[in-house]
Amino acid sequence: MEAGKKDQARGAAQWTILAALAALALAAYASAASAQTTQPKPAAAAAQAAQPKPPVAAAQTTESKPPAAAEEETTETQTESSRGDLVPLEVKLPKPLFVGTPKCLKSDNLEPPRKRPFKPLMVPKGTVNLARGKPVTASDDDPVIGELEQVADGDKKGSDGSYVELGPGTQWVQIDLGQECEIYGIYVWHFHGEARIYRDVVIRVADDPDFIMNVKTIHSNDHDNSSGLGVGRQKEYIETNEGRQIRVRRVKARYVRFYSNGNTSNDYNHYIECEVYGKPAGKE
Ligand SMILES: [Ca+2]
Ligand SMILES: [Ca+2]
Repeated sequence: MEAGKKDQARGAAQWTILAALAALALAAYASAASAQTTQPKPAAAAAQAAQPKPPVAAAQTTESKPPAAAEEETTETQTESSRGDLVPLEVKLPKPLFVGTPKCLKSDNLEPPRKRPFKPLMVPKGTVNLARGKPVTASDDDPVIGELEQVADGDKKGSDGSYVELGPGTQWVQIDLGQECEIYGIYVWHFHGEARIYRDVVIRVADDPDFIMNVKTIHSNDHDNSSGLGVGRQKEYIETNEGRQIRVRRVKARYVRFYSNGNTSNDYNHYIECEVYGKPAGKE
């Protein structure tokens, strides 16, 4: 009997140990299962939710930089608007001469692609294109192609026969507005028949035709000073039918000079049209 009791006791002990082991195993399984059902999923979800987001957010941040700049412009425009009788400047654009993605263009100072057209400049009522029909001179008196007067004749098409070609290297065209004027905006079209970048696009104004008195640089994208006029802070851009819009903060001058230094297709300089928007000084 004693032996039987011992066996029973041993059996009971074994069962207890087995039951404990089974309980432990169950507990371990349960915790593993719960770990599998809960932990990895959130981790995966978190990884999916968190990890890809930073790149997207970063991309959005990068992409949203131009709008941020546009917002700044809007704020400025609104500030100016609240100052007086400003109206949007209507500028007639020529037809686009090319479509699609531009070929690979080399520039270490190129602006990011623009996603929408320029917003109209806000200018005082009565603002006109002061350059239209005014005398044009240039660093190269004898253009390779065309006549200098074509720079301000109102033709912006850009097809054959509607642009002026000046020699290689840094060259300029200059417009005499005829009297001191207050300038609010400038537009310039180089050759926009294909995607190309003109180098060292610099615009200066002065009180005299030799650019000695009261010379001011309105715009410059010569970031490496290769034209020797000083380092410019603006970006290079790809020519399109939109030309380039340049905001000018009520600068007074009579002469406006447009520089360039060849382009990504050749060393020559082309001008289709230059427009200077403003009013004769003192005429409010
Ligand atoms: Ca023209
Ligand atoms: Ca340069």
